Amino acid sequence: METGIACCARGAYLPGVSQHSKAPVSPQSISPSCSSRSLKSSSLFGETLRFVPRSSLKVSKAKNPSLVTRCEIGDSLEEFLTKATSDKGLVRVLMCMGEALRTIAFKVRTASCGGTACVNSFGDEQLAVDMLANKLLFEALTYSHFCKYACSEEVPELQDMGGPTEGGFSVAFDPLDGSSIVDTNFSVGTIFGVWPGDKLIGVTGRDQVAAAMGVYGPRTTYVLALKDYPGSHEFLLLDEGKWQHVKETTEIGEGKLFSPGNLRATFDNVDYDKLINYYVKEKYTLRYTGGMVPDVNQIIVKEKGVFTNVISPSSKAKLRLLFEVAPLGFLVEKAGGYSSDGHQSVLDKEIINLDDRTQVAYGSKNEIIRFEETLYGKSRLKSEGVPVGAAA
Ligand code: FDP
Repeated sequence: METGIACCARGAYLPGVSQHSKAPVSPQSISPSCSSRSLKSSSLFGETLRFVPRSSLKVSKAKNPSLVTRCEIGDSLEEFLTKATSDKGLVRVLMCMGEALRTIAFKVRTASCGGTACVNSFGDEQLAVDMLANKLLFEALTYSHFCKYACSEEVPELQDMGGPTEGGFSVAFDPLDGSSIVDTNFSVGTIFGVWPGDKLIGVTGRDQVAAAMGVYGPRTTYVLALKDYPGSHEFLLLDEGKWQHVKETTEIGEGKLFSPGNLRATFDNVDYDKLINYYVKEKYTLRYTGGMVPDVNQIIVKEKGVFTNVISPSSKAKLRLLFEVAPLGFLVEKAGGYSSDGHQSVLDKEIINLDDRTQVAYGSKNEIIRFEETLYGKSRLKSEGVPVGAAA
């Protein structure tokens, strides 16, 4: 079954616009319906920028053949989601989160930074930008009417959002990952994972029905993946406020690009030290910002590379399984990559406490084999063949 109009029917010129937000969206404008607004086409360079050559149009194959299989580059977020899943509640949650991400992107862009915090005005209150992001995301989830529980890194307790358990979802999010680098103008982001029903404890990352991140950099993007639809998908925020599908990633290849987190652990973790030395000896390109969202996003966008955040006796785990590691693991694995805590995929780790933390690596298959072999002498991903470990 195919719903909606396939974009290729409209030729290479990308679809007309369905939402308008010339001015930044105020928190109040996340309407209860989260509905699209109509719009004339954009000013200045808008039309030119929306032109995509025919050769870049792709057709994806969904696992479930009864689902629509014609999500294409150039689709709006709503077009993409309605083709990719028949679950209207999930579409609504992801659309409402898209509204919140768009507002957060503006608030981050216009935050004034000084001293210890970056602050933005919100109605009569002045709020630190990470707390404002937190508030906007809770609002968006309430307005979706399909969220049962939500829980954030800032408020690590389940909040009842009023949605149903049956047919509804529970969402865990990190509202503004990398908030300490907003002032330096590095890219930062929002991360969230969507689980079915009312459970965020006793579940694993593999139980997620969707995960996503908002990336607030020179470009604002919304990268998402759905359990029953292949690939991880990047949407670009256009100047008129519309999210447009610009990239699909289904494979992560091999390539010498590394992003080494928690390097201080190399002081008393000789195996991590060995791994880092391997990257240097092999002349890998270093690309690390200290913001987990851009550092992991580059693996999906460049379709290669490795991100590591390793612990040591004196440097404990910092990254949270529920709010950061599992949703990003879902995005990387749906993009065709791999994840590991050293022994298993991070998607197989049970969330026992909301605040569970773990070491992690994301990357291509050989990079994850190398990570596991160098740290623990063996890799579950290795059947036979040439060793790829730094210790080899
Ligand atoms: P931040 O504390 O700035 O929010 O998730 C936490 C995180 O950033 C990640 O984005 C980043 O990869 C990591 O911490 C960096 O940790 P260190 O500052 O300890 O190196």
